[in-house]
Amino acid sequence: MTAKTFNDTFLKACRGEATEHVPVWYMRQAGRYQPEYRAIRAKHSFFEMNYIPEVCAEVTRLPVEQLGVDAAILFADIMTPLKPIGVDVNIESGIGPVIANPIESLKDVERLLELDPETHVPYILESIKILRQQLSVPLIGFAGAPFTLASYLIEGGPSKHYHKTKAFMYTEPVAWQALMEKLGDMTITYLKAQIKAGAQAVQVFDSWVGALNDEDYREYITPVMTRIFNALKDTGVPTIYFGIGAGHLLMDWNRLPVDVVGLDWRTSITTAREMGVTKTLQGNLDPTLLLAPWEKLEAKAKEILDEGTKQPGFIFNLGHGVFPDAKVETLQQLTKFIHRYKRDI
Ligand code: 1CP
Repeated sequence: MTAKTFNDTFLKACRGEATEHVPVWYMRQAGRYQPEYRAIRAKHSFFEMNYIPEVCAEVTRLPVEQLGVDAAILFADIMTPLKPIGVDVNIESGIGPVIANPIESLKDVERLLELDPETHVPYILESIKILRQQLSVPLIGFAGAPFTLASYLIEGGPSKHYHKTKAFMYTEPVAWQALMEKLGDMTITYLKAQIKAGAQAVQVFDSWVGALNDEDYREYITPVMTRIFNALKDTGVPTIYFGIGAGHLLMDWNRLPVDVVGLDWRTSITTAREMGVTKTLQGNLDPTLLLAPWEKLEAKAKEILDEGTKQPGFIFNLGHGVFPDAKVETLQQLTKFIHRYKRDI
């Protein structure tokens, strides 16, 4: 294989540096919208795709080759490290993670094992090593944040209101604290192992933490998130924090020792800046616009680019993951548009 020049635009932007073009990658850029993904998935369960490093690497590379994005994200799930530490989880088609043994008490929290990446997720580390040899764009490692992981562990699967999770947080403070500590430790250990294996940036997905108000966020979540990002500081690898419907938490996020904040589409970049957010931003096209007429999609993408590039170091992304009914061609066209964009000053 001839080595292509390494495209480090994404890493520069993460560090808040000016870039020649705006880097872009898409959450869930590997997934059911790709015919090639569906063909591979038809042959394997979700976790099997994780366990076979060649398959994991192939699925990770697919959107990089197909769309021309500026970063790859390791193909795995936020549930991947939970399975080997004692959680009976499966990823069911059209549903997501389903857990057979949800957490109900301190005893259940205590039975979770401590993650040992070399023995529990060697296939993840191997996939990262393979990918680093193959990719000419940076590889993003990732993990779920404690609240979002806890929501699946307590609800037993996807949820709308996180009712059981919040009830557990309010009524079982000792067990909740123990759970946050365990999941915090796991996240640190897992991300450090991914970085050691070669991940060049890491994103922490706190998709559902917007279900909390700002006061509860500060009391129950800020300590563990501060600990996680502080622990990653000395790796020198950029960190990204993302959540959905979390506009009311942005100033709390701005105070965390994280490098990049990921916005969903509900809060515009201008609004975030007016609120006082100073971090490098990533986002924030509504993924539903991928299903809209091109003119509408292009106009919104341009608006995001105009707002995002007012400060050096902006990363274009969606405000949440690609839906299965999006078209590969739309994402190809969007990527080209972003790469060609030049700010009119
Ligand atoms: O390209 C990539 O982004 C692929 C890697 C990836 C990532 C980063 C997958 C594969 N999942 C994730 C993160 C993830 N998983 C999050 C955080 C981001 C987000 O909010 O979307 C969450 C909440 C999950 C949990 C999960 N796993 C869901 C959501 C369920 C819910 O509560 O609504 C689903 C549907 C899954 C399964 C899954 N994970 C990944 C894929 C491609 C799929 C589809 C499953 C399939 O093929 O059966």
